Amino acid sequence: MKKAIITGVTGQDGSYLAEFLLEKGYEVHGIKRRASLFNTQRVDHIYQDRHEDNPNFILHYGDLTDTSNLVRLMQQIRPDEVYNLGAQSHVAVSFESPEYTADVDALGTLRLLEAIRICGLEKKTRFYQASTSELYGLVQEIPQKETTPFYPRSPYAVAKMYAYWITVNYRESYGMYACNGILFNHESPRRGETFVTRKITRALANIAQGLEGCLFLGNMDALRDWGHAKDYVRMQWMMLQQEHPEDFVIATGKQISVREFVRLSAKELGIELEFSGEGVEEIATVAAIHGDNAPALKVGDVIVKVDPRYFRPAEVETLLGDPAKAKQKLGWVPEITVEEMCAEMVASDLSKAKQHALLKEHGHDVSISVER
Ligand code: NDP
Ligand code: GDR
Repeated sequence: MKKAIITGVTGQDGSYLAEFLLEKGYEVHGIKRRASLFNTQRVDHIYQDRHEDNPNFILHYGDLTDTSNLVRLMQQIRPDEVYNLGAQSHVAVSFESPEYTADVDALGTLRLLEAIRICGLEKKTRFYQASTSELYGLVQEIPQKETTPFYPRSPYAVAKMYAYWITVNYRESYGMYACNGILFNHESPRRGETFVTRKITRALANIAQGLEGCLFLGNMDALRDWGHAKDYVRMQWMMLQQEHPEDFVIATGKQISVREFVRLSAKELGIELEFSGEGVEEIATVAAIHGDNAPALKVGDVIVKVDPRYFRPAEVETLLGDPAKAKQKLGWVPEITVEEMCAEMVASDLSKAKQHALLKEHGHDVSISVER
């Protein structure tokens, strides 16, 4: 039975990857952070009780800032594969916590690679680094591929650039099987609530059900190449099954704007939107309502506005990936379109919103957390 360690197992990708590896028959060791509240919601459904015989999904406390913890876990588990998905992964937050972001995202990767080496596992353990399209930042070529030069535009991207190169360096210096997946944005119903797609699907569902008043966004002109996390974790595993380690771009090859994602999400709820105004004055007004998913709304309601608080000190305006190498060498193609993904996310958030609305209707206190 193969053993894998996943850092960031409680995150979006970690949870899908854990499911995927368990289905492949792996023993999966996830590293979770200590938090003051439970933080395992995304993996609770696959958790196997430690008191049962031979559980295949085991959680360990740990942190990418804690070298001795990582070395001890590496020594104890001696994994065949390590997937380094743990990170302070929010680009906007990285401008507010640049040092912490560098510690976790850059040095955390180094600590993990060193832990493999210290334990003498460099010829046994294969290493996957969660690299990112944010490395391209101010894009130097369209579409972006493995050979496109990097130009990071945030403390997050700069930290991930260190992680990218230290992974390449350990491959070249010590002959380690270590590779980077340069993944473009990927989303799902499990996406964190403060990333833009999930913020949109969740807020619009809540607004439609009368639980929130207005969705405030930053730069709606930003263009992204959005895929589905399920398709992308499959590729993370495929990258570690090759004869030789290589870096791959993972993307759909199509891009849409944040505004278009708002329009798509609203349409899924039966709401037609009209956008007007420019820059910080831009708003979206309800132009028509179809079906019965938006009982709280009427034509003419303004439900999206711009809040400059969500603008970034330096923005990545456009990203579009070229996944040709992944297709040619690994036979990987994304199976889920952005429209299908958006529909799945809206359905999931609408179902939650309806439950909350029902509770509220029956006099229960319902508090909806939003980005503060
Ligand atoms: P999430 O933000 O959903 O998950 C991040 C995970 O990292 C969480 O489990 C989080 O724990 C954990 N984590 C944060 N800080 C630490 C730390 N100090 N020590 C250990 N673990 C930590 O990210 P995604 O699942 O979306 O992304 C996975 C990885 O892929 C990240 O590295 C991200 O930067 C990268 N990436 C993501 C893309 C995307 O579009 N999703 C695209 C390209 C790259 P907790 O749950 O406690 O917060
Ligand atoms: P990104 O994702 O920065 O690409 O990083 P995010 O969803 O945060 O932003 C995408 C684009 O939308 C614009 N935007 C807003 N973003 C957020 N979060 N909130 C808003 O209100 C808002 N309004 C507009 C942003 O400015 C940006 O242009 C994600 C993360 O998962 C990274 O970890 C990963 O490396 C990259 O994707 C690829």
